[in-house]
Amino acid sequence: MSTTAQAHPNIALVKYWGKQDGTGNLPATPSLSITLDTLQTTTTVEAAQGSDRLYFDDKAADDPKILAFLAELRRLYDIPPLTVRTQNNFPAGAGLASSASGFAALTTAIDAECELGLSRSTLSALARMGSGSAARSIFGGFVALEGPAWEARQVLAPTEWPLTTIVVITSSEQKRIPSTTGMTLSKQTSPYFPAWVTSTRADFDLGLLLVARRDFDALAELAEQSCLTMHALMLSTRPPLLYWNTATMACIEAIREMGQAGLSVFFTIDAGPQVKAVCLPQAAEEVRSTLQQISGVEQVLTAGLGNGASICLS
Ligand code: 2P0
Repeated sequence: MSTTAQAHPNIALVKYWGKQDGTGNLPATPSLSITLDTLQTTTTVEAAQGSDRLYFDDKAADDPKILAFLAELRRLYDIPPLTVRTQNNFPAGAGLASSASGFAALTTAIDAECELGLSRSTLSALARMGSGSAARSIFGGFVALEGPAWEARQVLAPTEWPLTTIVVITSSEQKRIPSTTGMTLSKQTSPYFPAWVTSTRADFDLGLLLVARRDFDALAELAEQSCLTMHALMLSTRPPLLYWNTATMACIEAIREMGQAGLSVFFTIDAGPQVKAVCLPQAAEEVRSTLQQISGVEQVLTAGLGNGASICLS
């Protein structure tokens, strides 16, 4: 007996960066995201003899974050030792939210394999203990994550406002500073951290309103602002967190030029050098062809809005 689940990464339009003190991996800021469709993580779990075994792309792996997550789940539920096999169809650990889709798929697979019968809200809260952004990948479409429960919820289904995301990969190397470490450093050392928390709460409320109104232009301004404010926080961290490369900057400039020329597109960037251009579907082809010609761009992927994590029926 084994169970396979799949989940998609999500991209935050209003960003999460920083945690509350204490246990449970509670974010310091609310966040608002879109779940992507074509990028995906597929995870299979089955009961093992003795101890947990992890395989990434069929290679044995030792991932302390996953092992700690399994230990945390076992404090709450009766879960046997597991063999976990995970595959991504996109580069992992490079700022493309592989931990979001990874923990969402893993939590969903364990729920089914161990017959826990958990609600989506509970799955989201559990996935959050693995990775904050994973709480959002349990759901599809537009997704909000806020306190006090810190369980994500769907704001709009994928079909209610279909947007296209062009994912521009400018380096597939693993990032040097993982998000969790970076968030801790930002909170400990950036003089801007308190202002970031305050401004993000306001951005989140405005984001919910703009999504409900399907106001693309205002959402574009807000999402770019949230992204740049987060990167300003990262830059003001000691040691500084500079995730961009030359191609990242060139893509930002190209997207701003397309926006000024009247195309409905905006950029967002996470803890890595990749650029995500979010656009109305009718602008997608022009955005894609412009970005793939930029020097330093390695690969360009296109995604629509995707569904939440689900079990794969064999
Ligand atoms: C986000 N990021 O809102 C932000 C924007 C990256 C930049 O959430 O420590 O892997 O596991 O909770 O979720 C990436 O951080 O961090 C992230 P942990 P996570 O999407």
